[in-house]
Amino acid sequence: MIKFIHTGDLHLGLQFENLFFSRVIASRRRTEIWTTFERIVNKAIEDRVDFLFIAGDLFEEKYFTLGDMKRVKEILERAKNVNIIITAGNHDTLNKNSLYHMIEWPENISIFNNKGLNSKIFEDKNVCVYGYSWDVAENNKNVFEDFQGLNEEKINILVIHGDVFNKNSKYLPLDKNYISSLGFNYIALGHIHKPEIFSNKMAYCGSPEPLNFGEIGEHGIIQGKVSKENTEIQFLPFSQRMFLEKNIEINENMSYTDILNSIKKCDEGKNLNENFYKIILNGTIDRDINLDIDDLIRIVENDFYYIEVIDNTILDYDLEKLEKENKDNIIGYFIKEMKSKNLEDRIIKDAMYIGLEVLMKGKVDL
Ligand SMILES: [Mn+2]
Repeated sequence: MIKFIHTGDLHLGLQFENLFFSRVIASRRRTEIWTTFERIVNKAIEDRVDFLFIAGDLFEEKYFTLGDMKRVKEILERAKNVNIIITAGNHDTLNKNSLYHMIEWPENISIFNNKGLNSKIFEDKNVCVYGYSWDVAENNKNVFEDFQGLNEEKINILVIHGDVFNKNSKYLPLDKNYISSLGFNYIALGHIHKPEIFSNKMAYCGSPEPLNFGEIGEHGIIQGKVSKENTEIQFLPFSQRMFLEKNIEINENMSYTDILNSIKKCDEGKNLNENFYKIILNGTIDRDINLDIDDLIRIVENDFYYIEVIDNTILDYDLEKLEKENKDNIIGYFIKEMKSKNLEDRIIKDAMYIGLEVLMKGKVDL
């Protein structure tokens, strides 16, 4: 029985330039990815695992420097009793100029080459690891073309960066049923940032530190035990912060203070100080509240580590007045029609407000 940790998609060095992050938040996030990388390696040492699998996208080649690469080596070489397996992905490609080539790697670190699927035997562990490193940013190679079958005496493990969800993917499409039929004792996948356990024998570890609001919820690493007969894996939440999305229902009876309070109460106080929040305001809002999102963020931002607000609310119109003013046009007819239905019903009421919003905007444009 051997023990392992499976990680990948760290994206060390990422600049976060497409996000709304301030420079402080962005550079702090970059540091957090480094410290989590160290925490993962430390856990591998403490847990005395036999293998640490890094399934691609360890770093962002666009921003990475030789100094950064030396820092990676320095961190990894502390785990001298752990076999560290690296397969490059689409963000840390193993091309001829790769920083991976500029380092003299210690013996415990194996970086798989880009010549199709290659393997390495670890006799003392009775393990054969298969892997493949990318050398270009887009890739739809069939890496199994010359696959000779497994090493039957050994525990067989595949470490690869690719896409099992889309057979037309530009990011190494992998046929999930095909690769699981090959008989590997474990398949350590990278590329998809949301952790996903398909079975005890195949999983995406996900990004250990989530990188944006496309990666909401818990993120971490996979730890496992594998023998020829049996594989057990477990997802372990490991990130320092989470990206969270909170939908808040607003209604026309809420005051400005009520709205502020509902935002501040969207989660427990200690969580607000730790995570990245995207607050989405839905429902109908009192027409007299002139909601200015920047203003609102300034008022609540001290309660949050990071907050973005999306305003999807619609105005609560004065129906009597609007109907009277528009009695000869489509707005008036629409209100009359909707009033003949049951406006106590929330769905009908929402439908009316949404319809009105569209009609009123049309009127302004005319
Ligand atoms: Mn990635």
